[in-house]
Amino acid sequence: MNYQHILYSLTGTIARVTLNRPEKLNAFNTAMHLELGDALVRTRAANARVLLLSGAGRGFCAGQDLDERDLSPGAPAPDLGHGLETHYNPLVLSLRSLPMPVICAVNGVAAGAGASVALACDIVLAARSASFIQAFCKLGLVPDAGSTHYLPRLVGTARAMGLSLLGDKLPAEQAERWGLIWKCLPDDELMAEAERLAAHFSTAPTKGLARTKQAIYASADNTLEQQLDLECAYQRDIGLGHDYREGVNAFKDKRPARFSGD
Ligand code: T3D
Repeated sequence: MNYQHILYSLTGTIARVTLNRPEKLNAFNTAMHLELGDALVRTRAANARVLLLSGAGRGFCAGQDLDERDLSPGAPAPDLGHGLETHYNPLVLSLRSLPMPVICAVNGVAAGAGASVALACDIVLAARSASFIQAFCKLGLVPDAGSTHYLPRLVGTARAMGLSLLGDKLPAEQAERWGLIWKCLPDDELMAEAERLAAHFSTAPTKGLARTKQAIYASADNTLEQQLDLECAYQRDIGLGHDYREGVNAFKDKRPARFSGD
């Protein structure tokens, strides 16, 4: 597939996707969804070890492209559930289940489903000038693409409620203070830090990290007993692999480990 709404590259084991509709702050249209879905399939098939997601221009993503919705008098009401089932929900689940760390570099405003997609990623960095807006309420909508799942878990019910019912802009620095994201950085340091992390993950024990992210995401809905069982199953599996053996041997040899990702 040729991409027109995203930029995609795979360099070594680092996959990079840049949402590329800057004139619309990278709002999602159907074509961009299809391209992004294809890029994630390629990333998984190529055995990449890290994915870096960002946006072109001054925004990260302004959510759904509202120009795709015709709500003029007499126009039929769209089936918004269809768009979620077809595009947003598979996208979120795909990001969450990718067997590698997914870094999101939020370079500017992340609004509506754009904020949801950013929060679906495993490590979220944001430029100081960036912000997060639960814009849904301004359209009379419910937060979607996972926002009602992530927000209360990340920042607690009171803040999730305030953000969602008011739709106020949350500056990146405050998002970091509230624990919504991993780190807020000066604008001119964002991509360098994102690339530094991508390089780090490209030689990391990928399978162990993939299991780690699965375990952490599962923990919110599991009892302690269930989580102990899950850790046990994952550890048993990981213990059979190359990278555990390499990690222990490297420690004993007092040398850097050479992880293969398995
Ligand atoms: O429909 C469904 O499928 C339901 C699912 C919905 C999921 C959602 O994501 S709902 C939420 C949709 N998004 C929004 O409501 C956000 C709308 N945008 C904004 O509120 C503002 O643009 C921002 C606060 C994000 C940024 O403001 P600002 O002042 O920095 O930029 P701007 O001037 O508003 O936007 C720049 C351009 O991008 C502008 O175009 P123009 O006038 O220069 O030709 C603007 O129209 C365009 N743009 C921004 N967001 C969208 C958009 N065009 C289409 N759709 C957008 N979402």
